Amino acid sequence: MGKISAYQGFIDKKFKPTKNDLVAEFKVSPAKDESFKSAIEKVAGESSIGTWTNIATMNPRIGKKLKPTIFEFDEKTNICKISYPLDLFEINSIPQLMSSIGGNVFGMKAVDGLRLEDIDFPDKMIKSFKGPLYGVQGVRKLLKVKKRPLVGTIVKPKVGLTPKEHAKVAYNAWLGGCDIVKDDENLTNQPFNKFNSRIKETLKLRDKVEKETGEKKVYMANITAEIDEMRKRAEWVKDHGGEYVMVDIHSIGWSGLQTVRNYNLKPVLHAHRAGHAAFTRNKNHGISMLVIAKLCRLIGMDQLHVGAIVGKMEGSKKEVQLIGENIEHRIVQENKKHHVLAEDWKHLKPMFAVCSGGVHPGVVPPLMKAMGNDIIIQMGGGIHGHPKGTIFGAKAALQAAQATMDGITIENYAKMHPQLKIALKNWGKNEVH
Ligand code: CAP
Ligand code: MG
Repeated sequence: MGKISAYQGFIDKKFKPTKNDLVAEFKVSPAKDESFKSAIEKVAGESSIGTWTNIATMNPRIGKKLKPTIFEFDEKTNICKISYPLDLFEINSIPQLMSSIGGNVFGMKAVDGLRLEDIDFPDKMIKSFKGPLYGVQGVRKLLKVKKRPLVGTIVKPKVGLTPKEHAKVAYNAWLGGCDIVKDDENLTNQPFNKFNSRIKETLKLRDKVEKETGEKKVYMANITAEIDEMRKRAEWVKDHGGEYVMVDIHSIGWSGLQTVRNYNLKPVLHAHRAGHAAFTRNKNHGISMLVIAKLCRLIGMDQLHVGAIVGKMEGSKKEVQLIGENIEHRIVQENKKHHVLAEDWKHLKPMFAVCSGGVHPGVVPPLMKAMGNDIIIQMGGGIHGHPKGTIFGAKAALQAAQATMDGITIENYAKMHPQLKIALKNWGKNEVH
């Protein structure tokens, strides 16, 4: 066991991680005049037990028990893999985990860029989390939709409607066939649309439209707020017959997510990722959306926005597909080219991938081709922007999904479905930017 001195002694290419180690893959771009080896040692040290200088208080026991090991690194690709002993972490605390391997390291002068690409969680850590309570099958059972993608809308405009206006837009979207209606990420409890009143009005019309259509409909109320207030809002939703709550995951943070998952109210949890691109889109610095998605599955969100490929938000087809696999499969194979580590999710249920952002009926076929049917397709402008309004927009959205399920081109399907025909005339089959 090498002596632990300032940020040194972490490299051992012969080391093999055990099943009790946590492995993190980083992309490390060293600062000018900093060697790659020195940069990765500093990342390993600063994310675990080290600091910039030798300290009199370090002792051999700490080094023996808690020292991480850089066991793979390649200066050509800037990639390194660090194996961390599980005792470095508080086993079921994502806040502590991210303060370690997702903490100080991003600000070190030794790196020009640092990206946390993926984490392979040890079995013991995975077993300490509940994971999704409902997951894909639970949500499908609740909505009584066995195979096709679920189709939802976001009430638009994002904000500004009164509770009654909001509820009416939701009613029309459900009447047109949407399974799901959600609040937008920045709608919570503003003066023009108070939370309690919005939930009461919208769930009242949800009950009405269920009776009229005979179909199950759900409303995802955005409870994003201070922790204690979120509980009160979740209780209000439950008291009025709601099954879902929605949270903006980066606004409430990892503690908030773990708190919400522990509600004994057992709401279905919809995870909105507003703000993620501040640190996921730069491929040389930050934290990958894959890591965010895996942490959400571990904590136990039931569904998560992962990107829509053909919509208005960035996110390559391969990246979104790999995230979809990682949150829906049990066993994930390593994919070195795309920085995906192998994972065995054990007992954790699959989390529903939500594809949203600039989506309209014309882009549904390529979206479903890329992502399969176990997705939730959400359209805001793509429904409420239909020339004939929300009901027609919802019908066109469902028609595009059904046509694709039936293997019929949407052009042909549109010949017998006027709502889809008008949508295609309006937006065509092109992506929005
Ligand atoms: C979509 C949306 C969603 C984005 C989030 C919006 O509306 O409601 O928040 O999809 O992006 O506010 O833009 P439109 P992502 O359908 O009108 O675009 O799903 O990538 O996290
Ligand atoms: Mg939105």
